[in-house]
Amino acid sequence: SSKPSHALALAPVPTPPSTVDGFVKQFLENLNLERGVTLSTASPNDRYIALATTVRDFLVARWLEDIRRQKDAQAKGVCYLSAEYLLGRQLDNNLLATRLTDIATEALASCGIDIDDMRALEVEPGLGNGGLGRLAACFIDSLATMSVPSIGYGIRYEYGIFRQTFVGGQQVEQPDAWLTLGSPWEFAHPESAQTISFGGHTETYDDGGVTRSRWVPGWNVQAVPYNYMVPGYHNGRVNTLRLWRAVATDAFDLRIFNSGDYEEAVRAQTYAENISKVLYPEDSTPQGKELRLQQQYFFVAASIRDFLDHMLTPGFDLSKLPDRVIFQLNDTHPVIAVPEFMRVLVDEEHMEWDAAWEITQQCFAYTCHTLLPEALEVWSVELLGRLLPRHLEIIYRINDAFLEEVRERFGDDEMRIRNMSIIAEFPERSVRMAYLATVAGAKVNGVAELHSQLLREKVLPDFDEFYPGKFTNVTNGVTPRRFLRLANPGLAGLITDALGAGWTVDLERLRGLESFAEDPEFRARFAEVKAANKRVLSDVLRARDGFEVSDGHMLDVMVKRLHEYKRQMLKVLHIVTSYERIVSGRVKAEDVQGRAFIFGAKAAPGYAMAKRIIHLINAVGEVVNNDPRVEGRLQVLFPPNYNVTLAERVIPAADLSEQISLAGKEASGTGNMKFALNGALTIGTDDGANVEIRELVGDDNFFLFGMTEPEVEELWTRGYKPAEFYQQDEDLRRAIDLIASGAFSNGDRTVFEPIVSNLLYDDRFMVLADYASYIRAQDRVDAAYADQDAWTKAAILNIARCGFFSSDRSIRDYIDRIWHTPPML
Ligand code: NBG
Repeated sequence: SSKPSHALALAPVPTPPSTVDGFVKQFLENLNLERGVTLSTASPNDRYIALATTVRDFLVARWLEDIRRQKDAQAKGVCYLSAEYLLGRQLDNNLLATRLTDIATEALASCGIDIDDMRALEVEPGLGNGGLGRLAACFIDSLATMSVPSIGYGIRYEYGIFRQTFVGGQQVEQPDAWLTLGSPWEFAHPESAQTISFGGHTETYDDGGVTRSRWVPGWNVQAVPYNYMVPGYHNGRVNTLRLWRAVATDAFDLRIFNSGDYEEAVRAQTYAENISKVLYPEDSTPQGKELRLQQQYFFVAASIRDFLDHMLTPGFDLSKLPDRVIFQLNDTHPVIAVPEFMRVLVDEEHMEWDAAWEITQQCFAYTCHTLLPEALEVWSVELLGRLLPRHLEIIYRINDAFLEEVRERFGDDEMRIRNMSIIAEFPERSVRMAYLATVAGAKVNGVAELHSQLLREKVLPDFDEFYPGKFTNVTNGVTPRRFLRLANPGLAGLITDALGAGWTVDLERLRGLESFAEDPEFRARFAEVKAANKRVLSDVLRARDGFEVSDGHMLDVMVKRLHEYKRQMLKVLHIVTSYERIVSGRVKAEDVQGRAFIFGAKAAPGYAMAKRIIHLINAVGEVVNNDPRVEGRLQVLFPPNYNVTLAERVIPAADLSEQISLAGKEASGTGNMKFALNGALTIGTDDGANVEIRELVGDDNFFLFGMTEPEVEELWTRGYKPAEFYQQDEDLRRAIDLIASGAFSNGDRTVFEPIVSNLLYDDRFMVLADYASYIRAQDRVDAAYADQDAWTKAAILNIARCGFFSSDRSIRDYIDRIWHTPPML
């Protein structure tokens, strides 16, 4: 052909330098070419960026190769739509993927640089709140590692989850300016920006005798893609995460600017750019803010357009879309993609409504991540109609057709129809996004067995009856690369010595550790690893927060978002009880098992009760840690700003994992899996994935307590009166009285009064009802910990039996049950 050959050529896949000298050369070159500095003039940030660039460059060629391969194959792929990706630091993960860790370490050392200092410089992209965002990050890791044709789509927030500080024990939020020093891991493509519209009105027009509706938008923004590489583990594959940034459209600005109103033009620019400015810091409790709906529509509209424009061959027959793509909706946040997809097919591609709807119902699937009614997103019709008038029309039409089907099946059962309508009428007319997703989705899944069962039986029973076979389960998982191999190199080495290297991509192989649990020498080595991890954590907490973790203490850890249903308050009552038993002289300090209670938790800035509980934890710590009568047996440590980076240090060091939500409230939990895989024992309720963890590890290796979900239901219907539990339990009464007395607030009884009265007279999450059972379980924990060797054996069995919780297994389940997208080998 006449095309110059270099126009088609991809750079050859460069082999990473196999020598330290090779790496040094590239690193120094990048200091010159990327940063315009020399080694002697380079700032720490220059060095970090040059290092990251050196590593990055070895991924790029593979990445380009993969993009081409995926396009050429025209195979069915997954578009994972998620408003959150809680990625954690990138450098270590990418060193691991390129097998460059050792060479880079030595190369930097020869330049007088400690690679740990470089690691410490990376600001983690905190583009998620908690479990939901971290799950998305684990999933894209597994998708790449398993060579599944896929792409992740999301939002490039300029500010991620806020940085938490404590002032006088109370949470103060600071902006997370993670991009100030630049991110070497992203590729911006402003030239490929898309125009995304909002507002305006709809109009009807005559299309060859057919009356059609169309959208006349009021304003636009540009969606600029930022690409991130997602390397598979040692398989040479690199997937794409595409995050969208909002910028003002030139045309829009120009029009105002020409009218002479400069300030107005700048204001418009700011307005547009606000869309991707900040991650909403609510975990599980959406606030229904207009900007949030803008964010949601912004990123899904850009993603759908991107897929249709760039992943399909020209002239692709759109009726074949279900053979090419499945859009996975990560919770309700991206559900506005459903009417957008319909709008594109019907209004832009001029497809018939019924044909378009049939395609849509095969191209979407929905994952629900909650059981809390207040977490199911709804958007008022007023807001949705103002921001997306055409989409509201489309939702109404979907609902009309759906309710017609319901009538055909069940007759004019008005009650049922009201219950199933996508449009709610009270307290205001609004769109139930979970219902829309359920009607549109080929499949709907919960995230743990119990959760999926309750979803079908309690949250969406009418839909389960109406759509047999639509509901399914995919139990969550975590990536063993980040949370074992990288976070716990000591344990990873021990496992590899015992079982060989394959476990990192085939976690069920951990089963092989069962026999090693019987081997005293292996147990001793495991205990050494745990002790070393505790020293590492100790050093981190000293450097970061000035804490001194006492030697020989059990590390009792509760790290997760602060939410009443997760019941950090129950943990506080246990600590106060242990303290009160000592100071009242009922228990001798010297007889108490030393424990360091470690908390990590951010509260949504507007969630007053959660913030009060943070204040109480810090206040209790202040008193307990400084009371000489305790003789240092109890320590309460609450490092601020818990994030993925800190999790990677805390989890490998933990002895005890606190998973104590009220049964029926925690959809799955994923922290619970990370702890068990790192050899912590769990104290937990029969909730979420705890159920499956306990089934696998066995009752002897798990501390179960509390009511079951049916028992919770029964107590509610009987009428729950928390004060009765207070009256009947002396330990509980003493603990609550101590808090109420002002013992943790310098005698001020008002500070924690709202917590006390909430517990006594409301207690939605039944802390008091489970208290006695929890305390008994904690006493069993103390007894078990006294036999260190038996504890170690149980810890090893936890690891051996939790291979099921790899996110690779979750992805395999998604493929088998929902996506039907074979890996591309
Ligand atoms: C959270 C659940 C967790 C679950 C993660 C990931 C939301 C809405 N849900 O239990 O609370 O582990 O999702 O599935 O954030």
